[in-house]
Amino acid sequence: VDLTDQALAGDRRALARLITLVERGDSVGREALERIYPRSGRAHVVGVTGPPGAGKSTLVGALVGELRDRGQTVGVIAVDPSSPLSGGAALADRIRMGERHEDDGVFIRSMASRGRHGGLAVGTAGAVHVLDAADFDVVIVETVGVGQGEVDVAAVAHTVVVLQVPGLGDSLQTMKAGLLEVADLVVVNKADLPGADAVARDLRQALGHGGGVPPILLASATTGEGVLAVADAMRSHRRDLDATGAIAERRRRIAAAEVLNLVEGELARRFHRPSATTPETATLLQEVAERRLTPGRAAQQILTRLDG
Ligand SMILES: Nc1nc2c(ncn2[C@@H]2O[C@H](COP(=O)(O)OP(=O)(O)O)[C@@H](O)[C@H]2O)c(=O)[nH]1
Ligand SMILES: [Mg+2]
Repeated sequence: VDLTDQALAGDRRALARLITLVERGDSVGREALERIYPRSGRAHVVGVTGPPGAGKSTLVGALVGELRDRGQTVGVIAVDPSSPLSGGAALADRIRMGERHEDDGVFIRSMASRGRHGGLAVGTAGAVHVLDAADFDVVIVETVGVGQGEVDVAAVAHTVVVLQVPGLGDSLQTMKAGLLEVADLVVVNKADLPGADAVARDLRQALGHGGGVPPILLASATTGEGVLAVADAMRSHRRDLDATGAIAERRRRIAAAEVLNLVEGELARRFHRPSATTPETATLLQEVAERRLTPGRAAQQILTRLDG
């Protein structure tokens, strides 16, 4: 029995090692994904994003408790831009508060953000596939909603939950256009603090009413108030996607983002490492450097070659 079999059968240490391999993105990880990917696609993948300190980890911990009470198994990937260790430890602490640390139905993994724009770590999508194939019912990805990160979470999740909190000044300011566009559900967390109602009101006004407008919920991750409703709304969003067939479009969006991300990564690697650059590309780049070719034409030629 090899590592992939062990991991997918639920061996937690094997699972952790497999995610490490997949996250590294080397040939061993890619080979493992050849077997993992066809077995994934069943989990409900939920992205939880929002500003640092909004209570994402606390809410994820509370959601884990709620989902476990409902008999669902949960995998969590916390993408921490600063330190993978402290981030993971903080999340584990939160979940330990719920006394879930010896629960086989929960698996928590944190990873450092290495995205070029502070977005999702390159290995995040792969890790999601691993937890999905390992049969976790729900896979939650926690990311900080700064830079491109907020858009990136839509690249892995069926359901995007955006957190807002009172006391951050103009909430709409922090709720940048890109973030509003990808939100399937907005949670105003820290509703136990003053100002939460006003934030929710402002958001309702800004978002308007009608189809396509995400529900706005108030919650307090620390007291647990409203967490049940968040879990319900997540589930109902996914059910709507399934019922209307919109899930197919989500799957395509996720596929496109993941493939593009890999193509971009590989192209960047080739451009920045002379040894990985093809002679044709090297010649083109030299011509651009010598002003014999415009950058635009060179790009077009490279893209044409890729398409052929
Ligand atoms: N008052 C209050 N504090 C909260 C709530 N949720 C989280 N916090 C606190 O906010 C701080 C940041 O929480 P954390 O989950 O680490 O935020 P993250 O950076 O978004 O993951 C911690 O001190 C939490 O205890 C809440 O609903 N109410
Ligand atoms: Mg956190």
